Amino acid sequence: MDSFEWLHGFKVGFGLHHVNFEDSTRPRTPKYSAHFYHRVIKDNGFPTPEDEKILYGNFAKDFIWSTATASYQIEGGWRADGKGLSIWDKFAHTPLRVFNNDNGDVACDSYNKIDEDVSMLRQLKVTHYRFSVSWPRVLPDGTTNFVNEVGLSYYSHLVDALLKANIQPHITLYHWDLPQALQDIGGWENETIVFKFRDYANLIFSRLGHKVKFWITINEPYNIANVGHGYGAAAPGISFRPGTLPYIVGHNLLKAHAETWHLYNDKYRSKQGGIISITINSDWSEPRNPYKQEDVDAARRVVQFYIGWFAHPVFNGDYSDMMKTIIQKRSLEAGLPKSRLPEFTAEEVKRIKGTYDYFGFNHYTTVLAFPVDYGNLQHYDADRGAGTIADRTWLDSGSSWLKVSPFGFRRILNFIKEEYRNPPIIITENGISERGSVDLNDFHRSYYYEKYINQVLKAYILDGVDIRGYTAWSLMDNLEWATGFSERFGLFHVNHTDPKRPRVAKTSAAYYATIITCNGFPDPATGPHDCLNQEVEGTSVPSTSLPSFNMVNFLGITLSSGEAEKGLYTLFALLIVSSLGVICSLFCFLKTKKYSKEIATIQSVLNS
Ligand code: PNW
Repeated sequence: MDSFEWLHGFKVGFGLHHVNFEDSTRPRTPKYSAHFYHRVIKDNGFPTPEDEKILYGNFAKDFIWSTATASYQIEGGWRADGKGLSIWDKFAHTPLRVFNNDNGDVACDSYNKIDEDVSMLRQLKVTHYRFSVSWPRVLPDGTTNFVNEVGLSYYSHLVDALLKANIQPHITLYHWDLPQALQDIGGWENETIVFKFRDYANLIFSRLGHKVKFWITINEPYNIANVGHGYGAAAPGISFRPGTLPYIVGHNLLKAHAETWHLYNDKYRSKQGGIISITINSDWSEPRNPYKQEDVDAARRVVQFYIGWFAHPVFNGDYSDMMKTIIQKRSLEAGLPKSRLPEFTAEEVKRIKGTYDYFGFNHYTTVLAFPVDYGNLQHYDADRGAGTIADRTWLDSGSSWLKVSPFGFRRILNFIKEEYRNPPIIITENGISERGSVDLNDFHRSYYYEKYINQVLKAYILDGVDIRGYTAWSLMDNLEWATGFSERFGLFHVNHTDPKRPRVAKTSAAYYATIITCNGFPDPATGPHDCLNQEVEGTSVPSTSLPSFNMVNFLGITLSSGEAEKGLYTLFALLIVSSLGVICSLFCFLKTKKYSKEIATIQSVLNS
């Protein structure tokens, strides 16, 4: 327990239990570490928790296996054949907005590489491919006044090439590249966008819908609203009304989605027979200290303000009571006449509720939440009233926000099942990045896919979550938005400094192909299984070699971070020893010369 810590008194506590020294009864409270240590003793060590054990089993026969990209991130051809400008063209051409001033002018040059892209997809053996249509490539000024046929034909060629390879296209209508012409009249803040988006969707359904059976209206409304219009870290890069604008934008995104769903439902469904939904992204959130009610409450708020912001209106009708109550209360307390969260009329609630054929879900990571009081700051973060951190034991990725935490995937899938009445779910994104020097042996990615997809299997088999499909982000390294080409999510590497933009398989491509071919994780006890050990052309490094993550370069040698740490301490120790040596020699020299006064001076300097 915390006790009298010598020179530090009661300020420093080493205890597994906290002791309140201000209370004469000296009450003891177990800290998180006490519970942890208790478990270590009980388990007599560290057995693999049930959570982390691999479950053997298969997905349904018709399970969707897919991988994804987005137009601005891969296409390039930013001015080709009459394409209009998007907000991302403008954002990326503004100095200092994107890391290294990277942009999507050429990106992976997919606009000119349909064959190469489809060839990668065939090698992965995916059943579906998720890509997005660039609105300004098809409608340069955002409206149907002028249709850019050449731009549109890129997508029909791509769709044809996919179908020929027996791969089903899964099209996202909006993956963040709004026509700049529409931004110039207010973009997602201007309500007229609702019908402009519906008109654009109408064109795409009418031209491609006879061949395309899987649709997503909008990708990640959370990021569009909050990152693009609150933090300003994505296009259009607005950050000066962070307490208001994200909610207005979110409101219009929901309406645009709903109108487009109804359009498809009323006009196209019976003829074309496809399915359409929205893709919502969210982290899972756990309390930082599960024994603290405030942390448990903060974790709930993080989830309700993240997935719930958009899923609640679409699946349950209207915003959650939690969001409505908190934002209204904080707005009124700040002297505003009404809530910063716009209201849906009863009619609108009815129109939006149920506008889904499946739950399109993007997921990457988990956070630990704790309460934060921001005073009366009018901001989404302050409304949410929570801070988040990651557990230090979770493995890193190339993205600061993404830590490897597979258990959270199963938990949030269960949350979707419970909260939204077990809708069919298609996971439309999941994946991991790396940064730094290129290493095609991306062991960390295979590891991530194994652990995360196995959690999906557990949710499906053990928990009865209705999961219909899984999509890996991403087919290839591409422009990772504001972090440019520095963060790489691809199953295939693309060299962005080579004008030919060559694609090379990483080791994880073969691993993903194996999971797909096996349709899950076959039990070795019932083996051997032919589906295991798929190969992908050009995979140059065997998957059995050392994991490449967590390795650092130390004095020109590649070491694990642990080894490098030891090396660093050794170096420090040597430095200290050698400087002591220098001081000693100096003393000896001075002593022999009988410089006692100088010795005293040096000693007093050293003492001070
Ligand atoms: C998604 N976060 O974005 C997008 O749909 C993709 O275009 C993107 O490349 C991919 O995930 C990887 O980032 C996200 O900070 C960006 O939590 C950031 C976050 C989540 C999703």
